[in-house]
Amino acid sequence: MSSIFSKIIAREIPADIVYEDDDCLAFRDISPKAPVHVLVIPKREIVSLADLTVEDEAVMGRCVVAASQIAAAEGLGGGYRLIVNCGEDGGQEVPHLHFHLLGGRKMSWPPG
Ligand code: DGP
Repeated sequence: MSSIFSKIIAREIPADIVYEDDDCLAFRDISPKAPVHVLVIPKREIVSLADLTVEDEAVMGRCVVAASQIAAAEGLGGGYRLIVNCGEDGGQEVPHLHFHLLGGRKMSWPPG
């Protein structure tokens, strides 16, 4: 299922891209929930965490390492949060797996 994120990958709609490699793309969230709010996505069209297979292990690892590198580049030395919303109950709206990298403020727990 293609989503708005496929259009961002294809450069059909603009985004503030902060990182790219062969497997992953990262760009600033259009509706930021923290001073730093970056979405890290696999370029492969994977709908959600529930759709992952063993073939996705390397790509998922790359995205998580990229998130760590982006956090450092964004100056989040005090900490940050990396979140994946999965499915309707998880609050996922865009059907293309994405990590939310949130930082620049103190996070509360538990999330809503
Ligand atoms: P989620 O609820 O986990 O599916 O989060 C989807 C996020 O995607 C939400 O924080 C807003 C963001 N978003 C949706 N459409 C766009 C877009 O066109 N551009 C950018 N940069 N972010 C988007």
